[in-house]
Amino acid sequence: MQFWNKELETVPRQKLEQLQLERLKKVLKRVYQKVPHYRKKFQEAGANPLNIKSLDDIKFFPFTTKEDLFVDYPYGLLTVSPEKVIRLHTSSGTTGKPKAIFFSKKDINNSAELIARCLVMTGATKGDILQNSMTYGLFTGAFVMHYGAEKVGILVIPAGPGNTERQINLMKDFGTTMLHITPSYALYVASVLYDKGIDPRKDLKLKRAYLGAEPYSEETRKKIENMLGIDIYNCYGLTEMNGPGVGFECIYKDGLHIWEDNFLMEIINPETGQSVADGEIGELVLTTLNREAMPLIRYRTRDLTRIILEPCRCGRTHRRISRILGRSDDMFIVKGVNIFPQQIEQVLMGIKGVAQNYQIILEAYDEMVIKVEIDRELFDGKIEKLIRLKDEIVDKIRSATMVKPKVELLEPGTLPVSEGKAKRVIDKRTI
Ligand code: ADP
Ligand code: K
Ligand code: ZN
Repeated sequence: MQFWNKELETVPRQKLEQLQLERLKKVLKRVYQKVPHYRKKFQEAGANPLNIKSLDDIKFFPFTTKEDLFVDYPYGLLTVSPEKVIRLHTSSGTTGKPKAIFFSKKDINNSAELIARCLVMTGATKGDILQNSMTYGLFTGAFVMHYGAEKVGILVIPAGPGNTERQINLMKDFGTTMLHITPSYALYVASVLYDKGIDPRKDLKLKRAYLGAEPYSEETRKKIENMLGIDIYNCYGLTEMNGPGVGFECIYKDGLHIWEDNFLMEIINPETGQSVADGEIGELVLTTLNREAMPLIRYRTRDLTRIILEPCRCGRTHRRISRILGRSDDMFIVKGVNIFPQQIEQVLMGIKGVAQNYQIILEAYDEMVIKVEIDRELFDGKIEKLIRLKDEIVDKIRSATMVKPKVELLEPGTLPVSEGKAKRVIDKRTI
């Protein structure tokens, strides 16, 4: 059994909880002193950081939601001066602006430490070669994994996603042993390998892959494992909490360990905000316990899961959560990218010629099809205007969401008229 930081990974529960409590007191005090928005919220809730006696007392403090990230945007939640931050990452929000998360030097190093724990927990070592097929850029996914793998001494190939031909050549030429990839793209790459007559078991050196950024089922894991002849580990994270590596599977592949010395986790009923009973399903709420630049208190992830109560056979004392079972809001994920239906609506409603009704259909391999009704007078037998309108919709949605959609223009009255809440998103994907 391999560990990156055995002492911390196997620390006895009681000691772990002591450490959590110390760190919790510190972080609550810190945001209270340094962040006007937190101070105001704490005061309104009558919650005083000095009164914290146990971990359970966290429940007296208010939640942080994604809306809070837009108060005093973008630097308002920093507990250090802006010149101490060295990295920005963003993730889509419901409105026009992205959520912005800042990292200090210490935060970058710490997020890499946590990934190092994760990778080593699955058997990765120096000498492994990681092809990082997540998107480099504003997303956290690729960078955080990249730095963590380098820390372990793994050779990183910063491939980024797409260009499947090149992905396969990289794997063949450089002897890639591990992939970091979304499940939808992994399925696609596996199918292309088959079409090309490449036998991954004989022609490649792949041993394992880390799949995350979007939900997938146990069946999908097994399917890709069988197609590629490798072990697949579930990797969960969100930009607001560093990105990947918040939850990660060990070799037993039975739930995702959360590094509890860094994150205080709660599971709440998303409607009432109250804690659920031990082991029950609810929304994951996280407090950063070890973050310098931008700590977040009781952040509502909107991800639904449950805590696995039994200790893990691997000996790590940090508890596990189940695979993410769904979301408590209407965000959906395409190619690992988070999209809110409101983002699409905002784009469509700003385009001249677009009528009221539209539908978003998610097809196999993460194709996003947008069916949209347009003004009747545009159907006048001239095709140029329609082509221009379609291109405009494709471009604007792509720049708002980072995903290129297929667009179908329809006459008014074609789509079903909804009574009550419109069903805007139809998910036909099998994963
Ligand atoms: P990431 O790049 O880690 O996906 P984002 O901030 O773009 O970060 O997206 C975070 C959201 O993606 C999570 O709140 C969750 O809904 C989803 N997600 C990430 N990893 C997984 C996973 N392994 N299983 C299910 N959903 C996931
Ligand atoms: K995501
Ligand atoms: Zn384990």
